Amino acid sequence: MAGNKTFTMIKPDAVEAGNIGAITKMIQEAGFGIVSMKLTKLSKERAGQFYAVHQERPFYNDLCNYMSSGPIVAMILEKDNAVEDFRKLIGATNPAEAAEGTIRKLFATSIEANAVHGSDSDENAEIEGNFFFSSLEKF
Ligand code: YYY
Ligand code: MG
Repeated sequence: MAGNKTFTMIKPDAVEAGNIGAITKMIQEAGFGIVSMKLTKLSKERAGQFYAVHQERPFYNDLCNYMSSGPIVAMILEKDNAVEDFRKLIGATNPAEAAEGTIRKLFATSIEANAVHGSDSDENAEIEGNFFFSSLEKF
């Protein structure tokens, strides 16, 4: 059975552009509850740990520089079928391929600066939530 939690980040481009409010509103209007939320900044090393699965990919170094270039907003979200429904809400990785009305279509500026992260499995949602939030911050 699909889990009911996912993890997201509003990435540096979207924070810098003043889109925290608009993106959070879309997330809530799509039926996701906010379990945990914080504004923070990743060091390059911590960005590298978060995206370690991509460390052999050609875009990894640029991605780590970008993800540590400014503040991000981390959130744990709750909804039935959370992981799959959230991936639908954000749209394709490349905003040029993202469906109309998706967060990435509306707010992303490039495949790298693509506005938001969304976990790709229940297992990774748990790991990624724990990367940012202690048990005291999850309720
Ligand atoms: O899960 P998602 O964020 O949609 O894409 P991933 O394939 O996991 O890649 C993570 C992250 O890496 C993506 O959001 C932007 C960046 N990236 C990139 O800069 N260039 C690519 N060709 C592929 C991904
Ligand atoms: Mg991914």
